[in-house]
Amino acid sequence: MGNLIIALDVEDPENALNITKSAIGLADYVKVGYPLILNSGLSIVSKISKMVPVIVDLKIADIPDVSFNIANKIMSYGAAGFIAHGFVGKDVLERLRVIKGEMYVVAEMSHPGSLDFITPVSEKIALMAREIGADGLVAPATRPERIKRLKDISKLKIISPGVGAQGGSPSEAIKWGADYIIVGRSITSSSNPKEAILKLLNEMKH
Ligand code: OMP
Repeated sequence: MGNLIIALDVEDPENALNITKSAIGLADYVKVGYPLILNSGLSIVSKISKMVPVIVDLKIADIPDVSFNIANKIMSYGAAGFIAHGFVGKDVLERLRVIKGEMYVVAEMSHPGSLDFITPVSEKIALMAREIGADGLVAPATRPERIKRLKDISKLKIISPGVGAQGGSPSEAIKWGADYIIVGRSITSSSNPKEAILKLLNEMKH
């Protein structure tokens, strides 16, 4: 489809469902995280999944058993996949890999603070994610050259946030190897989300 994942970081379930409706046939996934789940519970994942596949982003980062239980719960609501942090280590990722569904590992983050702790070890995280058989990595569109590096060493699919509100360019992210871009506020804050989606899809090509 369009290589687009919409980050549905809104609190109101009606708003979330309306944005999802306008994404049908245009976005490959909708990413649902804390803002919506804390307001509506995990049942919102089932509702949205009936329209567009959902990746649940609770950035799981706990000991193996607790991480496993969190991911298992997420998947029982019909999600297509989940996101886990990589910095917690191999035992956590191995335990999570047992769960059926797409597993994405955060290798490097898009915000400036990523440089403090995560970016210096992101290549090690990427290699570990490959070793345990993750489906893909999260890598930053704000540093598009890092997308290429992390993809080259891991050979994994890259999903990439940081486009628009955080300053990254959709076309650059794709040029540097992103398989999907993750976009939140440029779509969710628009008065016409469908138009914003179409504009983004167009920008990705140039
Ligand atoms: P916008 O900046 O509004 O487009 O939203 C970006 C989305 O991507 C949010 O849902 C963030 O939680 C998520 N994200 C990042 O922004 N940076 C990262 O490094 C990782 C993620 C993520 O894992 O999705």
